[in-house]
Amino acid sequence: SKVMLAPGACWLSGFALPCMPVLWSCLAQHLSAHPPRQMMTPMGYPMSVRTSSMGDWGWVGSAAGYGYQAADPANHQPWPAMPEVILQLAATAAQQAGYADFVPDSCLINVYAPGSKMGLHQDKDEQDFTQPIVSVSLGLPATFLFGGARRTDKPVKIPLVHGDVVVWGGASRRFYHGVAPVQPGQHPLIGPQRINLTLRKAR
Ligand code: MD5
Ligand code: FE
Repeated sequence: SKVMLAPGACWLSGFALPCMPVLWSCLAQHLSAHPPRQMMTPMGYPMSVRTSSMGDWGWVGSAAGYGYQAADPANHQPWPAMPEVILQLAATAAQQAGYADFVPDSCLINVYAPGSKMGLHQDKDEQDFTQPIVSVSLGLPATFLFGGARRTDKPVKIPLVHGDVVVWGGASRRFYHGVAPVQPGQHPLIGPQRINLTLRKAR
């Protein structure tokens, strides 16, 4: 089903379920070859989430700040290309939300172990804010915190589950958002973790 959370923010429940077997086989293989790591905040603290990337641009956090890099700082190699299943999923989800021809050049893979969270922030390291962001949830459920244009806007709690896709476009593209600490559990396919794919046009 399709639920508008705000102008431009479109929640597609279960949209990724049909491609999940293929998607998880691609991701599991990627994560074993490119293990997710804790990036650093500019304040020098490790993030609680572990991340890896695919595509032309990988999102990297360090003491120098946040941004996109063409090479993995761990091995100085380009990130692997995004598999067709991910490009197709991003394009069809964006189309459902009214964005034709969405071609992401960055897939950030956020891995949340139980207890991991993401503080309230805005995504602002990209160049073109008219491009939406497509996010895909796998594994354990999470309480997504959907804020507003101001940091002080009280977030609405969105219960995201395995297979949910959200397209963040329009005004919501720049809204504050975060993820509450993931509760312990076991997912039958994904195991004891939540994974989120954040598909963006970075450049
Ligand atoms: C996650 N990741 O669940 C989220 C999914 C990140 C991040 O936030 O920066 O890696 S993307 C959620 C998102 C993106 C842009 C706008 C809005 C939400 N929003 O308006 O709420 O790991
Ligand atoms: Fe974000």
